Formats: sequence, structure tokens, C-alpha cells
Amino acid sequence: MIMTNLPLSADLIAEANAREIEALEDDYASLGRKLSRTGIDIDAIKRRVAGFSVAVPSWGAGRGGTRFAKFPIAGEPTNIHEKLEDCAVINQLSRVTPRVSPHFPWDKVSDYAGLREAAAALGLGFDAVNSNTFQDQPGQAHSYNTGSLSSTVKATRQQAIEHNIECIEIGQKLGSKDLTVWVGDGTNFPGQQDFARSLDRYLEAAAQVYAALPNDWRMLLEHKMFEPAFYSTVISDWGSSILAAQELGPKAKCLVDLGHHAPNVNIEQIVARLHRFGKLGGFHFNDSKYGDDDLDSGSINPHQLFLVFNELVEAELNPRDGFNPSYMIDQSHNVTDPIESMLSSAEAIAACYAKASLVDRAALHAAQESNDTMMAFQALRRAYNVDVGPILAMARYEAGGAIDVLATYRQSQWRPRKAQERKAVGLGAGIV
Ligand code: RM4
Ligand code: MN
Ligand code: MN
Repeated sequence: MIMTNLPLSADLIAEANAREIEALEDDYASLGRKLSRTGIDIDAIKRRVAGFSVAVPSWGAGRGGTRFAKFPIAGEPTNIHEKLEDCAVINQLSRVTPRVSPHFPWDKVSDYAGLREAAAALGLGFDAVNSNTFQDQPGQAHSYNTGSLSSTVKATRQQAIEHNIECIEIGQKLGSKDLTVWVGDGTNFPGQQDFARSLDRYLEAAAQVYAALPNDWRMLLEHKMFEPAFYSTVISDWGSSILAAQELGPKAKCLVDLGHHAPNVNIEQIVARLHRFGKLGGFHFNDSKYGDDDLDSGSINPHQLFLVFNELVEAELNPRDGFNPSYMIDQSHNVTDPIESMLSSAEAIAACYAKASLVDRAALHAAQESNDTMMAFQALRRAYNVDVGPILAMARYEAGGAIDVLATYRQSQWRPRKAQERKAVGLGAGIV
């Protein structure tokens, strides 16, 4: 049996909670009375929240950057082991992020059994494995400058296929069950590539990756409208994604990254559509104002996040074949401590799940059926307006987490302590 050795002292969390518990109990009781007036049992909502989780990205543990610059902070993790430590801090305080989604080759190590044990000792497991064929690695035989799974160069396609298969093999050693495939393939000029033939090449190559999936694995296809290609992208939208997933087979599903759509697109409707056809495989949560900004979840448009969760909870209560979405955060933190950003995002995500769970679905459905537009809207609005903070805090507290995650994190002095121990990271631009 693996002994867990969590990074923060349990006493520190207990002492911080002792200062907060009286106020929390008061707030929880008051919210419980308010909710019970509309027939909602607060403890039932708390139990749902306690059963909810979202994975954090290994690459989100470091300070990202833009194309222009990166401003590292002292004490940033420099390798996957240090990233896991930081992810363990997030989970220890929030109790809602027990899994880490790794990215290869960024997180490559020589001993994956050892890595899995190290994660387990920190109370963590692994979520979807992400492949990377959007960037060349030192010594790589074929460049991805012509694309990867859709490249016109056969040897390049083959290399991308083999990399994805290697990711599956690594994932099996880590206990993952999903391979997330996002390709940067696309064009910058009209006429640069034939739209149909590049998709043909992608589908043929993706089918070879699909063929290597173990029976209980899924391949999550992540679409993205633009960037790094600025004229066209091979898997640009949910339409291309679901068509590809349908062609590949039942183990292929679609992954929705909230930042990968055209501005103002109705993402919650996309969620409902993908679910309708049994193809909703997973999420990358983040927020954005302009493009794939990878800002903290709920920081720009918390209402959209709620509406997405409203569809997810509706889907959960009315499941179709294969509804088992994998929830992950995908963010890049440029100006904040990544641990603080992920703590805040995890709370925003869980809050939207809790609010969506508060929706009076019978009232909503009745209003929809009778075309009572205002009452249908109010069924959502009433839930959205509830401050679910006490429910989340109580669920965390009962699971051993911190009532006030950010204050407790700061009290722990984690980052200043790591600044003494960890090597400094380089200034290079970008997320790597
Ligand atoms: C992409 C996409 C992928 C992520 C990379 C780092 O825009 O969101 O999910 O793996 O960024
Ligand atoms: Mn993503
Ligand atoms: Mn992205």
C-alpha cells in the first residue's frame, strides 16, 4: 500500500479552519434554511459537490507566457515531479482536483511506474494523456512545419501517429484511460492546402491511432478554430470534430475547450448537440475574451460557465449512451501564481456545477413545455443567483480541505519555501 505524504501540514489547515468554522456553520445553516423553503436539501447538493472533480493540467502548474514574453516566478516547478507537488497542494486545499492531465513529451520521464507511485503518494492520479505534435523537439527526424496527422509528408504523418501511440503506452503505465489529440495543423494562406484532402489525410492517420487504443480507452478530439494556423485549421470546429469522431468509431469523442470557438458562439448548445449524439467526451475549462486566451475559469464570463454546466447537469440526469465526460482545466497563467489561479478556477467550476444542480428542473421543463419563457429563464436565473460558497466550503472542510483555500495557501508560505529549494526557470517565451 502506498502511504500518502501530502505537501502541506494537516495542522496548518486545521488551524486555519478553526478560525473559519463558526462563521461557515452559520452561513451554511442560513443557506440551508433558505434553500429548504424551495424544497432543496442543502446536504444533498453538498454530497453532489463532494462527488465532483476536475483534473488540473501539468502544464498549468508553471507560469505560461505569451508569444512575446514569459515572466517566471521564484519557486516555479521545473519538472513533472515538482509540478505534481504543486498539483497536490491544489488538491489538498480544494479537494476537488485529484487528477493531473499530463502532456508529452513535456512530462517525459524514464520511469513511469515510479511517476505513478510518486503521484499516488501525493494523493493524485492521472487523467487524459495529451500528445504534442504542434512543436518540434530537439533531434526529431521530421519537422511538423507541414502539419502532423494531416501533413502531406508521409513520414511526418507516421511520426505523429507513432508519437500518439507512444502516449497511449505511457498513459497505460500511468493509469489513464483517455488520449486527447489536439493538432495545430492548418494553413495561413488561401489555397495553401486542399480542405478535403488534408482532412482525408488526418482521418487516415487518426484511424491508425484509434486502432491502437485499448478497449477501455477513448480518443478525445479537440477542435480549435485558429492558432497557430490563422486561415484554416483541419479540425476547426465542433462540426469537423463530430464528423471525425463518427468516422473513427465509438471510442472517439469530442473535447470542448471553452476558448476554441468563434466569438459569441453558443457553446452550451454545442454541448447539448454533442451529448445528443453520444459524442461529448470532455472539457478543457478556461475563460477567454478574444480567442484562446486560456484565462482563469469564470473570470470573464461566469454566466456562460454556468450555462455550460446547466447542460452538463441536464445530460447527467438524462444520460445518453456513453456520457462520461472528462473534466479538465486548461489554462495558462501569466501574471498570477499558478496554484492560486487553479484554486480559484477549481472553485469557480465547482460553483457552477453546484448552481446547475440547484436548478428546479421540473419547473424548467414545465415552463419550456408551456412556452412560459420568463419562468423558464427564471428557473435558471434563480439558481445562478445563489451564493453557493458555503456549500463548497463545507464540502471541502468535511473532506479535509481548507475553508478559505487562498488564505490558507498564503499562510503555508509554499511558494517562498519552494523559491529557496527549486532551480530558477528560463525566460523563454511560450508555455514550455
Ligand atoms: C492548445 C490546446 C491544447 C493544449 C495546448 C497546450 O491550444 O488547448 O489542449 O494542449 O494548447
Ligand atoms: Mn485545450
Ligand atoms: Mn487552447
